[in-house]
Parts: sequence; C-alpha cells; structure tokens
Amino acid sequence: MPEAAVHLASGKVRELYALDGERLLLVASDRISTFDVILPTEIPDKGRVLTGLSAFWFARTSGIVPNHLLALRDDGRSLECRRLEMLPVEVVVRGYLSGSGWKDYRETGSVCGHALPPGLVESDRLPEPIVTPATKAVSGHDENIDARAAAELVGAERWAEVESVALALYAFATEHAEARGIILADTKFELGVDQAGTLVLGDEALTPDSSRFWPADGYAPGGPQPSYDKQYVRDYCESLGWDKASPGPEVPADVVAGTRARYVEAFELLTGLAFDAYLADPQVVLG
Ligand code: Q0Z
Repeated sequence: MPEAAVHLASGKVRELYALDGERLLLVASDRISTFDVILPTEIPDKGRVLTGLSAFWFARTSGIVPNHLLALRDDGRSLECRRLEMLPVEVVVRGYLSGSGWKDYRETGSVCGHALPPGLVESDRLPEPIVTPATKAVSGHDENIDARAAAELVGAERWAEVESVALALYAFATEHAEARGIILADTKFELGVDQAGTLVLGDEALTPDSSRFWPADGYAPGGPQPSYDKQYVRDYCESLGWDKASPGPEVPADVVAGTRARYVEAFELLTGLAFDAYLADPQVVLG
C-alpha cells in the first residue's frame, strides 16, 4: 500500500484511502459477496476485472459527464480519484424489472413513484428506463425513494441534471453491452460535486458489482435471471442448504475457477480486450 495513504473506509469488497487533501485511492479486493455475505474464499483477479471495467467506462463516458478518475494504477486494482462532495442519494437506472424494483412493483404497481403498466412479470423489460433513487438506510440496505424526495435531498435543479446524466449513461452502456450479448438490467451510479460545483460521476461505474448483467442468450422474463458473474457461487451456496448467515461457506476450486472465468468473460466481451493484455498493462482499457 502507498506510504502516505490513510485508510478512510471499508466497503464490503473495496477499501478507500486518502492520498492527500484532493485525491483518494479506491482499491478493489478479490472478495466476493453473495446473499449480502462476504465469502471466506476470494475470486482471483475479481478486483482487477471490476477496476478495469470501471476505468473502461469512465474513459468512454466523460463526454456525457465528467468523472473522478485521475489515474489507473499498474496493479490494475486501484484508481486514483478526485475527492468529491458525494450526493446523499444513490442513483439506480432500471431498464428491466428485478430486485427491489420487482418487489415494489408487485406490492404497489409502482417503482419510486413511476407508475408502470399492469401485468409485468419479473425481469420484464420496462417500456422505457427509469431512474429510481435510493438512500443508504441505517440497516445498510438501500431504501428506495421517489424523485420528489431525491430533489429535496440535492435540490430540484441538481436532481434534474442527475436524472438526465444517469439516463444518458445507461443508454450508452446498454447499447454497448447488448451489442455484445449482455443485458444491463440495471445499474447504480454515485455522483458528487467538485469544488467548482460541477456534477461528477464517482465511485465505481457499470461493473458487475454495481449492476445486474444478464446473458442475453436465454433471457426469459417470468422469473429471476441467472447473474452473469455470480451464478455459480450462488448455485453452489444454495446446494449446501446454507442459511445465508455469516460466515458464508468456503467455495471449492472448480466453483472459484468457473466464477473467475465468468468475470473475465464479461470483461473481454464488454471491453473487446484480452484480460491478459489488461494484466500486462492495465492502461489498455483507457485507449
Ligand atoms: C466513495 C466507498 C470504498 C468504502 C466515499 N471521489 C470520491 N470522493 C468522495 N468520496 C468518495 C469518492 Cl469515490 C467515496 N465511497 C464509497 C468506497 C470503500 C466506501 F472503496 N465513499
């Protein structure tokens, strides 16, 4: 770890350090969580896949919205970032009905104030993508809110800008992904504001940890879809009859290898680059 880096925060699978007054270091580990529990077994290079994908998207979306990326380190798992004033709202864009969106729709017919047509089934494509804000609740779980509540948290004008940027990012990424056989069902953005008051995309972007990626091949609405990356791990954990309480089970080598292969496959499909080329020189994703 860099000499002067001061540890600021731990996420489930990432660490955040301060480099100086203006710069942060985001380090992605190889830890994996499933059913909200971190497993004792790591997936080799998972942090590199996620970091490489984030950097890939940051490099290609800076014309939509500026982002916090300053440098991708040669370890392939660390991003030097501009320190922002983060907005107190998570910005989820959904093009498909899944997760808490499906749950809210089933219970109320709406998601975050968006009234949806009747008769939709789980994993259905929505008539158009929707922005569904959430706040970090004390439980650690996000709590969905509507646009009016989001506008109260960040200001109406800023919220309008956030919605428009989030929809543009989703449209760009979903078109890119679907052309490569991957459905981007939904994705979570975290945005902040820089010293000049400019809206800036922060955190990680459009990775399998912040998004639902589904293989387009075999997409079948009417139930949950297999996750592009975590399905082997989930299926293995389910097969044990694990009660989903911490600690989670150790995962055997074949499940680790299969899971790593799926992360690497997602990286290669989305970036069009060999993952080995990324390992040899991470800067290739910025091209
Ligand atoms: C991101 C998080 C992680 C724990 C704060 N550019 C930024 N400026 C200010 N704050 C953040 C960022 Cl990215 C920021 N998090 C999330 C990441 C570990 C928490 F790696 N928290």
